[in-house]
Amino acid sequence: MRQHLVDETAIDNIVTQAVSGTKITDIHTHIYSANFGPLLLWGIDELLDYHYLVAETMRWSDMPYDQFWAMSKHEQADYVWKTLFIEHSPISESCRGVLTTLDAFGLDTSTRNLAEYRAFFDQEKVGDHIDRVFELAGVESVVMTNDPFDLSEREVWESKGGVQDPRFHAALRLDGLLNSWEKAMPLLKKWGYNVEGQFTDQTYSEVRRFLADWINRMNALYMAVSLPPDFAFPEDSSRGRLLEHCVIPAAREAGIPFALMIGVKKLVNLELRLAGDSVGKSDINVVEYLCAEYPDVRFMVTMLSRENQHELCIAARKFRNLMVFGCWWFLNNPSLIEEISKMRFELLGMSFIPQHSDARVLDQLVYKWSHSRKIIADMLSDYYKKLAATGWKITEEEIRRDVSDLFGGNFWRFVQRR
Ligand code: HDL
Ligand code: ZN
Repeated sequence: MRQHLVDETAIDNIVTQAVSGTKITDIHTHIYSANFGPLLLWGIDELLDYHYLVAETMRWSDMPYDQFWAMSKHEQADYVWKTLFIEHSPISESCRGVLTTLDAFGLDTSTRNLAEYRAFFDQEKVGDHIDRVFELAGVESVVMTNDPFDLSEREVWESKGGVQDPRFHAALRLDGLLNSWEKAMPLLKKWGYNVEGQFTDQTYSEVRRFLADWINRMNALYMAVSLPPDFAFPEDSSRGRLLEHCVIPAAREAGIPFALMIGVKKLVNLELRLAGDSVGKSDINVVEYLCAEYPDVRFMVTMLSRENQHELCIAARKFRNLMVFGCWWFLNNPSLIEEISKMRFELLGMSFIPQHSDARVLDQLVYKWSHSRKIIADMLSDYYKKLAATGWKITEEEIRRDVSDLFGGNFWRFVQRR
């Protein structure tokens, strides 16, 4: 095949085309295919009621939290819009994201007319809207966050045939099992798993059966859990025992990775509900221990604290069964995406997964990927120009290959589905 050598002047165009034209696999989201019904959030009120914006709104407000939560979604959205967009300039990443999305749908943000925007979403049909969002965002696949302990989600898997859209893949989320065993144990018993109060071989075996059942039912690409900053392993705790005797063997048995999302300090402000979680620096030694102790198990890891990012890159240099992914949650802002991604490119080359959206509202795919694509494209151009400055002749095919790896290829190979 003819190699298209590119020189420095052409690099920006080739990278821009490759980054904007490569369809993305979004490896961690909280959105659902249409057949999950109300679990799929979409539209302007859901965009404005996103918990990131609620936290930012309440900073300006002396409204009692209960009074805010007592309002309808529509009233909450009105209050968020007034507070963050009209009374103050919407420059935060979450605010600007709403405007990027509205603009991408062809709506005129200069009118600031919320009724106009609502009218657009009101006339959308969910199936068409999913197609429109995936097209606009340049996303071809998303991985959901699927919780067998969420009773409304269980019902879709058990009696409505589960996911019906090939663009949506499942990840088996285990917070309910690992972080609250005392609640999970009686539920497992109720669901027919013969677990006991104490941790016996029988209990371990039945939990492994539960995991295998759900991995198979969901055709889960990986298992995942979010963990506190003080996460320790090995540890003589419910979580430590379940990880060692159940989750890690199940990952090995099913041949799928286990994703650790480390550093969430849950509900530092209970009144903010979903918006009430914070962040803490975690112990990289745990990540290194897991990767060293279980070389035949693959671990995907993202850490919530900025202070953990460099040591996570170094850990990834030591362990090929460790895949670093995303600029998660409080790190998903341009300034930090740039800092963290540069660190990763310079320490890991192309061997990581730069981003996931974490979208909770379908429409967020549009802005989260638009904002990240711009940052990643600028960075890649700069690195290819640095290569060209050494006399290295990069080709267009190689640039497209690299972008394809970053936007999905690395993930699909790590989950061994391609
Ligand atoms: O645990 C997680 O998957 C986090 O992403 C939380 O859902 C968090 O609330 C969030 O939405 N972050 O973006
Ligand atoms: Zn998430």
